Amino acid sequence: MIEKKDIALEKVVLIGIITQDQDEAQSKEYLDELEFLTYTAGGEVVKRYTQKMAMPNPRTFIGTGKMDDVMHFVKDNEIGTVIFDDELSPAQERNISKILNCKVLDRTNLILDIFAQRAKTSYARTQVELAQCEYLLPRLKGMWTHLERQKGGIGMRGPGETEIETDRRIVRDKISLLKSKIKAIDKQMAVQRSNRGKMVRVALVGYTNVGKSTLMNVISKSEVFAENKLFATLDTTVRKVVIGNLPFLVSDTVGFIRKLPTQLVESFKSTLDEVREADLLLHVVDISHSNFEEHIESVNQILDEIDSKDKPTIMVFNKIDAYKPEPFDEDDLISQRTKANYSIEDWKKTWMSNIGDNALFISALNKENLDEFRKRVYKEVRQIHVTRFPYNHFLYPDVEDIS
Ligand SMILES: Nc1nc2c(ncn2[C@@H]2O[C@H](COP(=O)(O)OP(=O)(O)OP(=O)(O)O)[C@@H](O)[C@H]2O)c(=O)[nH]1
Ligand SMILES: [Mg+2]
Repeated sequence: MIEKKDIALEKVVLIGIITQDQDEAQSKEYLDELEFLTYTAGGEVVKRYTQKMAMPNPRTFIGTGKMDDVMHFVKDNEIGTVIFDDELSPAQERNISKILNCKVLDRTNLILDIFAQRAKTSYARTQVELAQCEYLLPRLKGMWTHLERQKGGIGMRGPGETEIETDRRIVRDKISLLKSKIKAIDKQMAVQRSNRGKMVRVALVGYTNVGKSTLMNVISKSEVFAENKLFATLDTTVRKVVIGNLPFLVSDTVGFIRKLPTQLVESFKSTLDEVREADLLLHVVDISHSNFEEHIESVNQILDEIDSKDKPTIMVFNKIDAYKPEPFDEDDLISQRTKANYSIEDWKKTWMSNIGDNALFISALNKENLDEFRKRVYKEVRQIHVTRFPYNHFLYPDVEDIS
């Protein structure tokens, strides 16, 4: 059902609005991320449009004048796809498609598409398909019928055209079928998990592309697929890791993103069981990303959604090798020093000082500070471990004595 094939680079235009409570820098960050998502899906961004608006236009999202500009650009440059940074209502999507006469996608659509491309196992595919169906259901009526040529590529992978045209009931039936399929696999996985006994479970969590899989690979000598694209990982991998002869389990799972479609969080609930049932979270952060603080917020929000916000957590600030503060001229008495000028030492004095030794600074790629990382994780895991196996206490030396 899910089509996944590499496509030639499609020409794409991005559209975002700048609301009152956002500055331009922030809106640029959002569009940068949307561009990265587009690139991951196989598209090439040729132009971005932004408009300052307090509220999106209920009919066309952006203003009609702006829409006119976009329409001309699309026509003149043979643009195949226009992607909006926010979720469009089914009516907006229809209206805009009519005006632009090309594929119109929103952020949710794009993320679902990337997930569809990347889903490898039948479990991941079933979950993505469920999310796609849930997304499609309210949008079935008249969708894409105005397009003379049916194009493949971004946003078109998924339940096929025939299904879109037929009764919603079929999609509803499909949804319940997929749900029962997921339930069956869930049962199997729950059994697998219970077979692992009382071993301490540690979950790597974090925004997408922060280096979770890379870290997993260096600590467990496994080979989880890692690359510089978003959502490289969709399934959960669990590995046994041993530090100073103390064994425990580490899981690496799907990364989070700002405004992760609710349909996806819903359908990926079972993949996220590994996080929900973990004893300790390692929240990995890409400190070299200029928006890392907001990333942390998004991750915390999703952790909250899956009832995992209050678990013991170690913050792992990764990619310190790539962290480059903007130089600040101390003699410049006019400009204000901003966060962009902070060194990592400066950062440690900010809110980060409140998390104390629960903050680690590493480079998974260059294997920097991994000793400190191992020791810190060992200490935490051991603390949990001895509450479960009190008679084992003597087996595991203090952190200072491990090699
Ligand atoms: N410079 C630098 N790059 C890193 C570091 N750790 C990981 N990367 C790179 O960051 C990119 C993403 O790494 P992954 O390990 O795939 O990230 P992830 O968090 O698993 O991402 P998803 O599975 O897509 O959510 C890859 O290109 C890595 O090589 C690091 O410490 N420094
Ligand atoms: Mg990964």
